[in-house]
Amino acid sequence: MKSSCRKKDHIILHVDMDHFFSAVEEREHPEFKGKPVVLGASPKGGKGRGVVKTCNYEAREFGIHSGMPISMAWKLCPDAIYIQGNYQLYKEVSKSIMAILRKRSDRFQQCGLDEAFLDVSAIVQNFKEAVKLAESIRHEILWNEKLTCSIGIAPNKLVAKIASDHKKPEGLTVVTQGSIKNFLAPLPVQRMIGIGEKTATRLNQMGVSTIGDLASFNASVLVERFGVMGTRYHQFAHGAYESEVVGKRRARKSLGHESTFEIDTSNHGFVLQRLFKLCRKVHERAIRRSLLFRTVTVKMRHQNFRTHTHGKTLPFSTNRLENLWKVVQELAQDNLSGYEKIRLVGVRVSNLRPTDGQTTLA
Ligand code: TTP
Ligand code: MG
Repeated sequence: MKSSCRKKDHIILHVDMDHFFSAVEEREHPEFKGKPVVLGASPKGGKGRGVVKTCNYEAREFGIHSGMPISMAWKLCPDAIYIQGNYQLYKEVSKSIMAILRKRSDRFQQCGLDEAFLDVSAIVQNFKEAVKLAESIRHEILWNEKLTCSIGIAPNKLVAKIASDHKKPEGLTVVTQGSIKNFLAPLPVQRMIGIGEKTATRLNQMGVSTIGDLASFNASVLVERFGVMGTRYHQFAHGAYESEVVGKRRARKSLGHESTFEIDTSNHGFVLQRLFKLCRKVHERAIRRSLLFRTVTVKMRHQNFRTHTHGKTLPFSTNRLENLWKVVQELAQDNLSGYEKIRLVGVRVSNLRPTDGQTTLA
């Protein structure tokens, strides 16, 4: 086939650092090398609360993973090295890595601290050249930062991201247009971007366990069950994804903070005090980012892990702490009337828009 007649495929790289925070810790502490390292809340001899943020691959062999309660990680591997983390350092390292990536393509999009997309369609002729470029990027990051990453190469962002996660750590996975279907089909549905544990369970109950099952599932039934997301899941399962690599950060949809109590509490004053602290944090971030908000949501997790979220949309946009605090108190009252002790509280604001130079409204 003469390729000159065909429109050239996009070639997108997705770079994702391997066990980023714990890898930085290993670099700073060579004595950790080869040992399981768990980064997150303090384990406090198995009584710690809060969760694992990440862990190295040695710790993953014990079944530990991010999001797991730290007490469970301790049960699985009490001898691991537990670290609470140095976020300032991770931010600095992230900056250096992103500087390396940014100079490889002007079509560059950072996502979080440890991952980025690069559209290299204009820089390389084909996937073979893209592989050489990816290897050179990996080499440069390793040489300069002594850290490893995994890279996915594909015709769009969705597949590139799934590919970078395919053979971690130090993976390099290439999925050409013609191999998307075979690549995606055997993967479990939770590997699809946007499908979390809850949706995966619902899909499994419908007999859909792989992305291939999802691709061949009746699209209208998916819409019935999942609304507009049903259509997306179906398109994604076919590897179809339109979004381009954009240099600008995607607009933030919400800002929030949460906090787990050291001991479950039924002391309402104490809960309100913690909520006020969270309001201050959220408010500071809104001001720093020049954002106004309209919707306020309070989350409360009870000792039995039942979680309630209550939201309220104001008739106006604001960035005033007193407005936020007033709504948070109102929303919190409903949950504080029960008898169950509280384990975690959270405050989130959404319906955001830029201040356009205004400092406060309403
Ligand atoms: P990830 O890229 O999701 O994870 P990772 O780099 O630790 O591991 P992997 O090799 O599988 O890519 O997240 C990047 C960093 O973000 C991670 O090192 C720690 C932080 N993080 C959190 O703080 N909380 C979280 O829930 C997750 C998932 C990550
Ligand atoms: Mg990572």
